Amino acid sequence: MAAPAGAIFLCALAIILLFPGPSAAAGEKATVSVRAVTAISHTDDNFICATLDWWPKDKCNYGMCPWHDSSILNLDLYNPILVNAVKAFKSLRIRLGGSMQDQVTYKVGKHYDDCHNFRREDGRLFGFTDGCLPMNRWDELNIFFRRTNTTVTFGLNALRGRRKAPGNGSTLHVGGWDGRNARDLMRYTVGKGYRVESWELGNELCAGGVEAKVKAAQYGKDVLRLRRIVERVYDGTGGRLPKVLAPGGFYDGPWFSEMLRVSGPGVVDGVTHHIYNLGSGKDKDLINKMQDPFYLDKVAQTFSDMEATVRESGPWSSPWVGESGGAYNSGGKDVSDRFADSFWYLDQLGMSSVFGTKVYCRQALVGGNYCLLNTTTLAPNPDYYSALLWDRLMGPGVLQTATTGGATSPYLRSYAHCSKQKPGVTVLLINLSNSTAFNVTVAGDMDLHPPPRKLLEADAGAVCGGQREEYHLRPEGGDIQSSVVLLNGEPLALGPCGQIPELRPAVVADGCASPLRVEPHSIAFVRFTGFKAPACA
Ligand SMILES: *[C@@H]1O[C@H](CO)[C@@H](O)[C@H](O)[C@H]1NC(C)=O
Ligand SMILES: *[C@@H]1O[C@H](CO)[C@@H](O)[C@H](O)[C@H]1NC(C)=O
Ligand SMILES: *[C@@H]1O[C@H](CO)[C@@H](O)[C@H](O)[C@H]1NC(C)=O
Ligand SMILES: *[C@@H]1O[C@H](CO)[C@@H](O)[C@H](O)[C@H]1NC(C)=O
Ligand SMILES: *[C@@H]1O[C@H](CO)[C@@H](O)[C@H](O)[C@H]1NC(C)=O
Ligand SMILES: CC(=O)N[C@H]1CO[C@H](CO)[C@@H](O)[C@@H]1O
Repeated sequence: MAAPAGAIFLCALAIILLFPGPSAAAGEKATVSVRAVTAISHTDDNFICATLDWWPKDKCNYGMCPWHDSSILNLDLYNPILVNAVKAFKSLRIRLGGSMQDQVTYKVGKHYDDCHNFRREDGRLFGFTDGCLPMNRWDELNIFFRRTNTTVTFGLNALRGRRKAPGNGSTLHVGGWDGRNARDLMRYTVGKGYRVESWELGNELCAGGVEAKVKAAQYGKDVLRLRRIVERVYDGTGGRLPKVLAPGGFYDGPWFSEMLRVSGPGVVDGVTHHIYNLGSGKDKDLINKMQDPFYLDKVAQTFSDMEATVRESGPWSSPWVGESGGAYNSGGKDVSDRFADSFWYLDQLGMSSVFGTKVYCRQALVGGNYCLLNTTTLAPNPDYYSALLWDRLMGPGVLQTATTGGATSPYLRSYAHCSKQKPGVTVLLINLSNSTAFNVTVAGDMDLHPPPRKLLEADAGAVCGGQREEYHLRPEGGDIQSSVVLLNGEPLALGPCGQIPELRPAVVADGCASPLRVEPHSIAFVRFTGFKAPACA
């Protein structure tokens, strides 16, 4: 499609969101412009990540015990649905970790006294005794990882060797980390040729901690110790050194800065923080928070602060979301595993990318109410498909978008990335509104400083041309608490042998000719094949 000569404004991409049904006429106009000249950040190739946790089946919240057999220690790794679900990603990142990780002993080497299963015991951290990872289970896990081409992040026990500080009710743990058991696990891992992409130290021990905490200066020394162990154990193995991650806890500027300062340049590769910004899993208001743009926006400050801390105190490193489940304490029943959950989840994937996040780990792949795969049946929940679509469509290059329009435009969320391994740009649009339609124009904004005006004119036609590949997600029956998600009107369901369905787009041959329809309370990924963003070249 050639634009008329001298055209200053692009025909660009016109997306009209048509509101079907009686309120169809009442659409609001909004413009989403995609700044196409430069990328604002880049994610890791394996941005999408999901966690496996250690929780035993007698981990309970609010009178429910939603973990069943989903633990790292007992999940059925040969379940065909699980295998297919992980394989559907070319290389899903899985982080093994969670609250119990700082109580796990690895049954290898000489540097442990005792290795027994987790047992309930009042007065212990999280109400459980120490647990044990036997090497035959580690072997099974690694067979699964190899079969599914998983990218593995392993969270190490960071409380080992420390003792509780004296004092009434103090959760402070003092003394240096004893890394010998971790080193023995690492040696075993290297000896077997298992691939661990990153080793993470500790879970939620930073700043105020949850049930235990460690001071930043001590933690900095311990991460440095971990780095040295990794360097020694992997010395002479050829391949790339695994990354070192820390601290795997809630963001606290001064604590994070101090840890980075003490550990020193080049030691921490990824600064991992956890997010549970929707509050408790039993909150009756949970489903409303997920759709409230003002609520969803609040976490932007955390991403922004985190980015600044890493830039100022550890520019050799980058921010990762090491764990995020929306609502804490296992998520919300009949909410965190339903369509509505994708509103905040996809919004946060988009938002965190904008603020330089390299990796985003969703709690949990299996387990709890916030599972991507149903904890008992392993059938994918709506968020699984959201994650898979993101993984297939959204490349590492992140483009800034800006929405302008009426007073309700905050309800229209928009994110854009260079398309993954394909030409063009993919835009993610989330309509949080149950009552307002938006007639949206998406424009390729090439008019930014430095203003490559010539480029703009040269590319003007191309942006508008090409195909549009649309993936519309809606809940079955229009009920956002449905556990069935429709892709372009068809329910996504497993095949007869547990196969993950193909995710086929609706193709519009001419990206400019016909309007794009997106319904209220829906989500759309749209790849513009002919959008020639200089940032994506
Ligand atoms: C939005 O689009 C619909 C359908 O094309 C149209 O009827 C309506 O007038 C539009 N609304 C605005 C504000 O332009
Ligand atoms: C396996 O994962 C790696 C990245 O971790 C990727 O480069 C490779 O293409 C994947 N292999 C397959 C067969 O998908
Ligand atoms: C410890 O804390 C409890 C409750 O806060 C208090 O009743 C008790 O006196 C404290 N004991 C000491 C030795 O400080
Ligand atoms: C898992 O599936 C069962 C059976 O369909 C359902 O009752 C349960 O609510 C689901 N649980 C989660 C956490 O997805
Ligand atoms: C839209 O959402 C509001 C607030 O959640 C609710 O009160 C209202 O009934 C909903 N409207 C429709 C048409 O579902
Ligand atoms: C202005 C507007 O459309 N508001 C609605 C958007 O959708 C949310 C969630 O359904 C409602 O709570 C708002 O009233």
